[in-house]
Amino acid sequence: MSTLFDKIIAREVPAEIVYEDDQVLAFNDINPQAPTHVLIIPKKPIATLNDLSEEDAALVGRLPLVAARLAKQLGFAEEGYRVVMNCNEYGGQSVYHIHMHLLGGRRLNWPPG
Ligand code: IU
Repeated sequence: MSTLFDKIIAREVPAEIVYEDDQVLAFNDINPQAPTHVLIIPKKPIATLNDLSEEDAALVGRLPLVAARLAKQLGFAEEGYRVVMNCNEYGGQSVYHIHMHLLGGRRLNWPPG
């Protein structure tokens, strides 16, 4: 089933894209929860973490690599930041195409709600 993120990948819906390669796209979240809030997604449409298979391991491993690269570029790698992947209803997932949130630019609270 097509999601909003498929439409962003296809450039059918606009987004502020901050990183792209052949397998991964990253763009600013429309409702930022920190001074920097980027969503990092595989272009392959995988609905939830529960749907990952072994063959996706290298692809999904690229997501934190992109997060760290962006954190360095944006200047908050040393002070720190957070990456989050929500899964299904109780995890707070609202878009069913896996994505890593990159949150940075302020001190983040723990535990999350
Ligand atoms: P979640 O982990 O599935 O809840 O994250 C989905 C994110 O997608 C959430 O932070 C939304 O603000 C974000 N988002 C967006 O960036 N652009 C949109 O048009 C919509 C949601 I709808």
